[in-house]
Amino acid sequence: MAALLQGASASPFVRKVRVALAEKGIPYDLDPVVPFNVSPEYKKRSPLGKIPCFTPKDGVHIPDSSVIIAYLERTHPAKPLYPENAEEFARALFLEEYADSALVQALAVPFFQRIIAPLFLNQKTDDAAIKTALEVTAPPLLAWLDEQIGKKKFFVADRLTIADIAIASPFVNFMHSGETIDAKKYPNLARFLAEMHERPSFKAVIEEERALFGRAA
Ligand SMILES: N[C@@H](CCC(=O)N[C@@H](CS)C(=O)NCC(=O)O)C(=O)O
Repeated sequence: MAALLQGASASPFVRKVRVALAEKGIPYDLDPVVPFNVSPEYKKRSPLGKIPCFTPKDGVHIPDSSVIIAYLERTHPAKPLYPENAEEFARALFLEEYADSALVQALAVPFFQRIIAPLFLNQKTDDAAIKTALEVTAPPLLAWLDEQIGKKKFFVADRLTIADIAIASPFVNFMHSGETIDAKKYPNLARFLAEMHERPSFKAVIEEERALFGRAA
């Protein structure tokens, strides 16, 4: 049985796992579970009802993107995604947390309001929510990332880690919603994102998603 990843590809957390799987060269099948009213069977696998959930072998179900990638690191240690050094390891985990929490919350707003709400939930776009996300919530988060990456290619340890994957993932949703990162305000971050999204691992999923959302990403 090939490993199975469950979750709709537009989720930043599903994308994060897909990119990690690609970087490690692990084959898998994708079951695009949408996280609204999930089935009781899916909830047995992922008790919080969230996507993604990974099934590497019969009877083993691993929910949560961070947990899945930590598991993959144990089962496929080649092409490591976590730094060896303890301080760098802690730094990478914090950047992953930063991305998965505040950054996803801010960047997902235009995507949710312009695409998910009208197309999938029959709800109107809340323009005020988008304005607050773009003008109030996102700027300090982006400024901090821009300062942290500086002229470096990667956030931690001079090589690709979980931090880079987690940070670059939600920006794909941001771009699908028609937004761009202002390269004048955030030149380092814009350069980092352009390079990350050109990696074959990101490029493949972005192209697949672009076909779904019909926008240039
Ligand atoms: N910490 C989780 C977060 C996953 C998550 O929030 N996924 C969203 C989709 S992007 C979801 O399933 N939301 C449905 C819900 O919260 O019920 C992870 O890293 O996998």
